[in-house]
Amino acid sequence: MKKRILIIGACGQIGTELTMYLRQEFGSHKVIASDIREGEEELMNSGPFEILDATNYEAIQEVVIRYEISEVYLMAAMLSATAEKFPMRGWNLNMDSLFHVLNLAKDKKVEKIFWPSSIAVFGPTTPKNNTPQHTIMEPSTVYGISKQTGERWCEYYNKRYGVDVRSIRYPGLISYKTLPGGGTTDYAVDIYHKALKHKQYVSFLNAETTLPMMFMDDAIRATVSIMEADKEDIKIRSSYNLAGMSFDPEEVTESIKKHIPEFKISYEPDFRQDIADSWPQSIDDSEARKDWGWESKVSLDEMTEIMLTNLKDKY
Ligand code: AKB
Repeated sequence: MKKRILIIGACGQIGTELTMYLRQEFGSHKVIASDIREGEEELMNSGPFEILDATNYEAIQEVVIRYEISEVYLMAAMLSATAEKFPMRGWNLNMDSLFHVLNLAKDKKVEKIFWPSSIAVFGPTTPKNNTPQHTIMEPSTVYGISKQTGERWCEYYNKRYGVDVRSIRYPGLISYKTLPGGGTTDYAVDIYHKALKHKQYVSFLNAETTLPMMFMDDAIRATVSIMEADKEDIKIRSSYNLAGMSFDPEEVTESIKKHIPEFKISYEPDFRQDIADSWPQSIDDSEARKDWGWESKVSLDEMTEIMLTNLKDKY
């Protein structure tokens, strides 16, 4: 089978950058972007695009057959904060879409799948610092429950049917090209926009909420590296821990102040505080390093500089 990639959920925060990266890497015509609605102009103009509902098996199968797809990146999901508001919608979207691609792979219609998991698989009883790959996992959010269940199914489909599914547990992702939507870590993107626009930010998480985070370039590199790694090197078929950096709202504020000294933050924690408090503060990603050579590159201060430089013309 020739390499032909389908990205489901291509217009979201990760999907947009992943699509552009894969098109540059493998050629535009080999990377089919799809989403429930159209995305940014740059993405729409850069290669083939299909309107596709991730919960519609027949529609996905039709696109897979028409384009002779060999690999699927399933990036459509409802994130933690939104899924708390719409539990059944979150569960249905996150689980149905995963089963659809797993079943396509089981029936040999595609060769390889990427499915993102999240630090949300961990819960309040998980060790918070340097959280190990294998540890207590009792997620307390709808999103976390769907991701943990998804991990179990990925491993099952691999062991039982030989499905080549690869996954990483993303931390909070920070990028300047596309806004995130509905996550608990979204503050770490919004803060840069507000710093430039208003020189102040009201945080929905308190000052000491340390969470694992990562700059988008690192996340894209990790995603493509695990997909391009030799099959034998992917020893974990649930999902790999992945670490970039860890910081709290106070620390990102200090980093921004090096460029915008008058920037001020204040705190009004809301329901997302409980979600954040149930997640780890830092992650042990030694298995990913050992198995497929993962290494993060971008630090908090480097990321701040990149974010502010790239967003400044917007405001
Ligand atoms: C969220 O905040 O829901 C996501 C995640 C950590 O998976 N960014």
